[in-house]
Formats: sequence, structure tokens, C-alpha cells
Amino acid sequence: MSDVEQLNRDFGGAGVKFVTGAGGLVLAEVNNVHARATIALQGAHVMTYARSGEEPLIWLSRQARLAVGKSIRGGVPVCWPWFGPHADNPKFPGHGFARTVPWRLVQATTLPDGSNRLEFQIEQSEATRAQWPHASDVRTIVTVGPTLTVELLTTNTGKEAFTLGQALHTYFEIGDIHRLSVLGLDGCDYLDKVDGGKRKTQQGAVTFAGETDRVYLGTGNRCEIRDPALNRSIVIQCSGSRSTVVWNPWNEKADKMGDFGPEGWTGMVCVETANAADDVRSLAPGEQHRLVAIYSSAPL
Ligand code: TA6
Repeated sequence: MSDVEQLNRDFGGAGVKFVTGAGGLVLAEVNNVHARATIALQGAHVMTYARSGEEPLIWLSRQARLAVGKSIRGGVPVCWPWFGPHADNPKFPGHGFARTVPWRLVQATTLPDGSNRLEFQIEQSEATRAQWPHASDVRTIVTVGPTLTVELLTTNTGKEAFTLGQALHTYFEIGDIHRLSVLGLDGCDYLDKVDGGKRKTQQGAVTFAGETDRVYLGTGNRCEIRDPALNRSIVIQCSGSRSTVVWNPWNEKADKMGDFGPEGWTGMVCVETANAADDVRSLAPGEQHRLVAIYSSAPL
């Protein structure tokens, strides 16, 4: 029996089915009364999410290179157990390995309101242990309903404390980056990665006039993306995070990256719920950290 047949036998039904998608990725396709979503088992990666009858909330590049072991341009990449380049070893993958390794589905439930909740657990291996020798249990729980909730749970199952960096590196579908603003970061310090990592302070809403790559520090539990072009506002409610990353590559960087497609950068923004830079977390033996983001939208 194939992986997909086994998954459909064990977890299929009530709004969830499993298929083999482009690039050989095994996908969970969720289609319930509230919304549709696609989740790759690789990386427990939410690739698409749209509420019934609405524009997608989550952006996925039309030129995303889908392949086993390759990161996906768009959706909700799970960056774990570090954010950005590895502190010591430049050969280790940027943003950690979690988004490019297999995760197993451990539970799929239909909630009383008809939402679907899928729980994934990372598959540890010699390759992951070579990069991350700490004993840990890591789960991503995705709830597809009138809102999209992504929870990243890390439990230290070893005898030593470890330091954890992470992010839900979410790409949002927007109408026009030139007219967009992000609220909720006013007064927060940030590291400006397009200006040598200089520490600055945000004044008012975040707007975009060029490549923007900022790690905001000491951030709160709510951000709002105001998108007049699509006449909607996207709200991000989060917990377990004190840093928020805001990123748009703009034209030159997007062209260099090669998987945004023509003008793709004008229709996306990343607002990432993270523990990065000053906000990495130390987990004591037995301690669990829960990073949660809840995404919703409403007309402007
Ligand atoms: O979160 C912003 C960022 O760190 C940018 O610097 C850029 O590298 C982006 O992530 C995408 O990284 P990726 O490894 O997915 O190409």
C-alpha cells in the first residue's frame, strides 16, 4: 500500500484527503465548510489557505519549485531550530532543516464546528541529529477553519537545556505591496537587514518602497496587514513570540531568487511570528515552548 493510500485509510474522510502532488510531495487536501487548504507533509508546510468564496489568504509563488527536500516559496514555512543562517556552520540550511524534512501525521480530527485539525511530528534522523543533537519532540498543529491556526510545539526531552530560534515564516497574499501597510509594530526596535543590521525604531505603520527585511524585537501579540488593493485587512494574533519579521524582496532580489515569477513580489508580504535574534528561547529539560499564530481577515 502506498503512503498516500495508507494515509487515506488511516486519516482520510470528513474534509481531508491525501494525494501525491507536484514534485512528488505528499499533500493533505482539506476542504470543509469554512475553507480549503493544502498542507505538504514535508515540513508540515501549509501551502495554501483560502476561506470559502474569498481570495487566498496565503500566497504561494506560481513559480515555486516543488521537490522533495527543497524549501517551498510561499505558504507557511516552519523555520526551526534556528532562524536565518546557522550561528556556527554556514553549511547548515538557512532557517533550519524542519521545512525540508519529512513530518509524520499523528492525528487528524474534525472539530464540532467542522474545522479540520491536523497534528504533525517531525521525523528525526541521523541527518537532523547531525545538525541538532538535542533530544526534542517537535509538532506542528494546523487548524483549518474560519481562521487558520498554526502551532509549533517544541519539547525538550533531553537532560540539557538548549537554545531555540524559530519562525512561522508566513507569506500573505496581498493586492499591491506599494499600497500596503503593517500596523502593530509602532515604537518597536528592529534590526534592518538591508542596512547592515542596524538597530532602528519603527515610527508608525510599516510601509514599503523597496526591499524590506526587518527583525522587530519585543513585539506584541497582534499585527494587522492593511491591503486597500484587495479592500481587506489580515489580522495576525500570536503567542509565544516576541519577534516579528517583515519581508518583501522587491524586484531585484526576487528576480535573483528566481522563484517569485514575474512581478510576484508585488502580491506578497511576509509577516513572520518568530523567536529570532535577541528573542531566541532557552528550553530547560522537560520544558515545552508553544509558538502560535492565528490568521484571519475582514473587509477594510
Ligand atoms: O525572513 C526573511 C528572510 O530571512 C530573508 O532574509 C530571505 O532570506 C527570506 O527569509 C527567504 O529565505 P529563504 O531561505 O526561504 O529563501
